[in-house]
Amino acid sequence: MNAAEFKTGYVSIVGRPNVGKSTLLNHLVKQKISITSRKPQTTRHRIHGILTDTQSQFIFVDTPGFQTRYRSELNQAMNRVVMQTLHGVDVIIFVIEAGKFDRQDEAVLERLPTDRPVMLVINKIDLQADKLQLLPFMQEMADRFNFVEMIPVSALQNELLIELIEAIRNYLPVSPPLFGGDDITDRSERFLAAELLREKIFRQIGQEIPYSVSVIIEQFTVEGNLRRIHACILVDRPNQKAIIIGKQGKKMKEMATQARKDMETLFGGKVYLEVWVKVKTGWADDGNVLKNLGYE
Ligand code: GDP
Ligand code: K
Ligand code: MG
Repeated sequence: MNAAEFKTGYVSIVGRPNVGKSTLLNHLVKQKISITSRKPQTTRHRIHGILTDTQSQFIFVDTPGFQTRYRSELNQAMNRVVMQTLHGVDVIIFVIEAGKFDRQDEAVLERLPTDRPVMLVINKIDLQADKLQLLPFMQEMADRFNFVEMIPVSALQNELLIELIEAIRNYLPVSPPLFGGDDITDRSERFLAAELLREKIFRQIGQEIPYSVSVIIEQFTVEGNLRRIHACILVDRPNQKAIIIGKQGKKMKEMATQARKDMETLFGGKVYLEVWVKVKTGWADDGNVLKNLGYE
């Protein structure tokens, strides 16, 4: 491999909520760096996932979906994040679910810049009992739109991801790598720790509450191979605090244990995690809190 032929580029992953964008990112870089759940709007930040092989460096950018449900400052900040990431990327990966293309998908597609190559990724093909049904669906998409490539995959089961990577490689510009060969993300361990805990709340607490929750890391210290982490879960109202803590603290203990295990896997060392819950009414519209959470 001639160094002058090494390719590096930014690849943005977009699509409506729940099509599997964050799952795809995690499976492409083979580490859980972007949290996932069955709930829409799980992803709140732009996250880079980096994959480096002998010929190329792929810098994948996971994004929140476009937020239309509530017009809070948080949601508007998230929409700005999505728009900003689309300009300046080398390829856009537009993700949909196999056999489905609805108005929400179309609304995302309409917002994409027209001067970038857009690749269609048809995800969740593992859910299609009859794979032959994919062919007329792909034909319909090809007739209606002008994608540079169309690739069916299953992010969850790692099906056809190698084919996807090879297709993307063709669109990366010749450039030396921008990150170290071992880097998997641009995000700090502190950020990732907060996200892993927030994921448990999204997965285990019903209905609307996860949207009223944020996680702030108040202390993060490293002693050899041990990380001591103090996390604070911010909620909007006192009754939400009670639900998160659960009977005799059971729910919270369960979530903290799972988050700690994920952190230990990702960081490759022991984690001592302490968690508490604080009520802060109106945090999603509070500029100071949003700044603390990393929004400009
Ligand atoms: P995002 O909102 O687009 O980031 O979607 P997520 O990555 O959070 O995934 C939403 C849900 O779809 C989660 O429950 C995932 O486990 C599930 N999911 C993602 N990819 C696949 C897939 O290839 N097959 C199946 N069956 N489920 C998937
Ligand atoms: K989701
Ligand atoms: Mg996501």
